[in-house]
Amino acid sequence: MTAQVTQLFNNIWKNYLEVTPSAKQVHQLLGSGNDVINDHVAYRTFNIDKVSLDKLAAHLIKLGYEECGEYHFEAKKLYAKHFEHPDTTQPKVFISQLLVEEFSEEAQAIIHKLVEQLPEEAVAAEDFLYSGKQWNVSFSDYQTLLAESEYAAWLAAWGYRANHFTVSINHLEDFETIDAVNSTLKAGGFKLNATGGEIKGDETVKLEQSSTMADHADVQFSDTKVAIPSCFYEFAKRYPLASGELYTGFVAASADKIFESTNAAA
Ligand code: OOG
Ligand code: NI
Repeated sequence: MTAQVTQLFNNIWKNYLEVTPSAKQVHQLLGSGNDVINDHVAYRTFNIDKVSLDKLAAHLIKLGYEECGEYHFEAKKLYAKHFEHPDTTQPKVFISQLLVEEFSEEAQAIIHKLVEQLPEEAVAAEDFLYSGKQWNVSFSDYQTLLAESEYAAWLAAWGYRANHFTVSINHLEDFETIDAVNSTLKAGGFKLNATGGEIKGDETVKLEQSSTMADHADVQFSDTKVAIPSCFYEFAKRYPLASGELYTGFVAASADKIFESTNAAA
C-alpha cells in the first residue's frame, strides 16, 4: 500500500509542478540537494455530492488514510477535514469544501453548471486527484465568482490538483526555525503571505506555518487565456505534545490565513 501512496503523491507532485514551477526552486533553497519531506498537501472542492470532500477522501481512504480532524471557517464559508496515513512518513492531507448554498443564486448557478459537466466516472477515476480542470468556465464567470469567493474562483479555474505542498521544517537539515526558512525564501526572491503576519501560529498551538504567494500560470478559459494565481508552497514546523509526540493536527485560525495565499497580489 505504501508504494501506491508514494506513486499517488509522485503523480500529484508532477501535476502541481506544471503550474507551480517555483516549487523546484523552493527545494533547491531549503533542501540543498537532499530530499524534502512534505508535511501535507491540500485540496479544495465544492460541497456538492458528486465532488464532495468525502469523494476526494475516498481516494485516500482506500490507500489506508484515516480521518483525523475537522475544521470550520465561517467567514469563508468552508468546512475541512484532515487525513493521516499510519505510515507517518506519508504526507497528511487537508481537504476543504465550499458551502455552496451560502452563496448568491448567481454564484450557485455557475458552480452547479461546472460540476454538471464533470462525468460521474471522472471523480472515481484513479487520476482524479491530479486531473486538473475538467470543465469549461468563461473568464466572466470566473470574475463573478471572484467577487464573492476567491476560493470558488480558484477552484473553478484549476479544478482537482494539489493546491499546495508543505515543507516539513522538522525534517530539514539546514534549518531549525521558521524564521530562518522565511528569510532564505525572501532572499531568494519569494513573496510570502503576510496576512496576519508571515508566521501563523506559535509553539502554544503546536504548529507554526508560513507560505509563499501563489505562482501565476495561464488558464485557458472558454473564451480567453489569462494568467492568474495558481498554487503555492507552505512551510510547517510542528511542536511536541505532553506525550512527546509531535502535534499532527491543523489550526483553524492559521489555516484561515493560509487560504489567502492564492489571492492576487494587492
Ligand atoms: C488550505 C489552507 C489551509 C493549512 O495548512 O492550514 C492549510 C487551502 O489554501 O486550500 O493548508
Ligand atoms: Ni496547508
